[in-house]
Amino acid sequence: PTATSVPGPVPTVIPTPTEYQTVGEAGHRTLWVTFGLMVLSSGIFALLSWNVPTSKRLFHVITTLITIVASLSYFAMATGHATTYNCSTVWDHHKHVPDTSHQVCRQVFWGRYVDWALTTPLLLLDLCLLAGVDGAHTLMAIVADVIMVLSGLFAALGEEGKTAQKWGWYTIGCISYLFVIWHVALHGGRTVSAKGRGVSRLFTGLGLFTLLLWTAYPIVWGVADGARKTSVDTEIMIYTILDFLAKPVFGFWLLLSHRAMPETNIDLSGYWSHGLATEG
Ligand code: RET
Repeated sequence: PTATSVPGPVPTVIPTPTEYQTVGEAGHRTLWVTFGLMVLSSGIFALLSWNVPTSKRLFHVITTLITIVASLSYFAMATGHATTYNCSTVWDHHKHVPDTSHQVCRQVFWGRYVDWALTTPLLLLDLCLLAGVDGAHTLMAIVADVIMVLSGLFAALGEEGKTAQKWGWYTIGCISYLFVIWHVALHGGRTVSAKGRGVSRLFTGLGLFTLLLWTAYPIVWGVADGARKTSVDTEIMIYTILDFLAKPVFGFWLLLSHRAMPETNIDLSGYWSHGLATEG
């Protein structure tokens, strides 16, 4: 008897190809340059408080802290820290052969969200102190703001195929952002008029500047991190421009105006008891 081997199907393991969307040379350099700019701004802000008595340095302290935190965050990102990959499977549909899939792994710099979670509350604190918003309303705006940033972090790490994990968190973040705007614009607009025309105009200017810039973040997020329509380098460059305007430029505008306008001095009397008399 002769043994015949029947050729069967050859088992094959097709390795899933992986496409990495990662930081390149230009993005890497941009992170280092932004780190330098944030350090430089922190130094200048600290110097601006030189002749200011300690009791009147609150705006200086808050504003300097904002760029110091940004410096740390950019240092981490430039050295390749505070980052991870969000991978997902993408199906490629074919007409005559079975569909195949490949992996796409996009670099997510979660360090940004740590930065934003610390600095955006401080930026709001600057605006609220300028307008004379009381402690309770400031706290509510800050809590909504932290929820907004954390939602963005969860969305960024959400799985591609799971719409709720990604765009659900994004939606929660956007709703929180509306709360922030509502609190700061409504209460700030109400209280700032007591501080006179100069402060009102400054608050309106800084507030609108902030509103425009901040609104760009969720748009950029949606296109770059959400839909992955830009390269990681392009994303880094856009965020750098926004961060530079939202932190150093905002800071210079605030501190130089504060220096020129004594009416901007902070008065914390009644900060936590505002409204008690009328609310009973
Ligand atoms: C996310 C995604 C979720 C929805 C919203 C967002 C808003 C982010 C903002 C960030 C502001 C950052 C600033 C940094 C300073 O340098 C988290 C992108 C609404 C408003 C001002």
